[in-house]
Amino acid sequence: MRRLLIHHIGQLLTMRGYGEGPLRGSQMANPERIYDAAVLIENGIVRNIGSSVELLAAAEPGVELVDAAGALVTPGLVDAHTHLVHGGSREHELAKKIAGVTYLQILQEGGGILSTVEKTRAATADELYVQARRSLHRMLAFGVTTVEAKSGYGLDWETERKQLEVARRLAEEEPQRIVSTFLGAHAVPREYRENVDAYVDEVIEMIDYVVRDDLADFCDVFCETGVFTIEQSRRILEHALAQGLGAKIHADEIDPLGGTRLAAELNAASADHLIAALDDDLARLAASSTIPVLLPGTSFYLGKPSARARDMIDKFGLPVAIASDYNPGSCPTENLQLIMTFAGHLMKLQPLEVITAVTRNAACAIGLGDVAGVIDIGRPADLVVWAADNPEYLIYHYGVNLAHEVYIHGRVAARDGVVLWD
Ligand code: IZC
Ligand code: ZN
Repeated sequence: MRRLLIHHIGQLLTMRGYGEGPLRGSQMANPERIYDAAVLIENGIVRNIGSSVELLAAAEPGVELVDAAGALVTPGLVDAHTHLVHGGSREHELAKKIAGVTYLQILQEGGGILSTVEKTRAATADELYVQARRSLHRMLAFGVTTVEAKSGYGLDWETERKQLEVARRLAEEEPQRIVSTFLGAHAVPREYRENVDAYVDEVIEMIDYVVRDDLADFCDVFCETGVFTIEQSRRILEHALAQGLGAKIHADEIDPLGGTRLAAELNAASADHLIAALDDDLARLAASSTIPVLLPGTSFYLGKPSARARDMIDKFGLPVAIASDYNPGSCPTENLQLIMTFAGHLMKLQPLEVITAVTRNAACAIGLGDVAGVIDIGRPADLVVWAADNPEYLIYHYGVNLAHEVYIHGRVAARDGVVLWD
């Protein structure tokens, strides 16, 4: 048995308490915080949490001691919205974008997502694996121990399956926990431009294959002007739910089509983006079990306003989660710490709210509320020892990597930016 005692933790944010599920409204700024704490880990599982002095005094011979030297410790970060597996990149569109051509215009011209679709179709599974693995390791170095990964760059079964199989292989071979989402309804393929409903039929058929081959836990739709309508999104998600998948939706990002309302009505696992969501729809969301997943890095990269996170928390008591949206078009970064800084400065979340949003609430948004995002007895020891001694510092000192040691299942998976998992 391997026993490890991380002691002399300056501040330990366990994120425990308040019953089950995510932290809502004012709970988000008040997660459990223990000063001068220690965590005892046995065979990768948290066995005890308490005061550093007491746990050190009770330590049995043979326990490996790790001195956290007064550092802040949080649960491993959870990135609840990424487009991890894809071919190529899109820097060739940057000049256009900077000159003012919008995201949807680029997509309408056959670029954007459709450009990544071409590269993903052309790539071998091994090529996709190598590229995604590199991204996953970057995420790990930044403290991310659990990742949601969407397909959506195939728009045909052969390539969607290839992406989902790559995600499954990553889940088996890489240290992080990976949750897969089928996003066949990410864009309308060129072949179906004149007959979008026929493509929707195809997506519905693909859902059956996804379930048959157990390739994903969730189904997602990009519900947006020029992409999929509310009615088409509803058809797809209702079928997915009936087949046992969880529902997610890219909702009200650019235009307020009502995706937020649809998510609430379906009790989707999450509604993501919500920049243009209307008050009425946020109220409906608050009455549902759907978690708003906000993506401030995308707002930054598209030059858009941020989602109204303050209203969501203060007026509607919602359990806000924050994610990177890592993708080759609207948020090409694996650095969730940078996104946390955006959540603070652009969305006006307080540091403890931000940490809640990328740990417990993010885990709940991907159906892992009982495994990830919380440090508690009996759970896997996924945690980060920060090169910081308080939560404020994580939001304040930005654009650098402050993750000192990243533990997954009680093992150091990355230290000071270097991945140690082999
Ligand atoms: O590749 O552009 N928003 N989908 C919806 C994306 C961004 C990913 C992309
Ligand atoms: Zn997305």
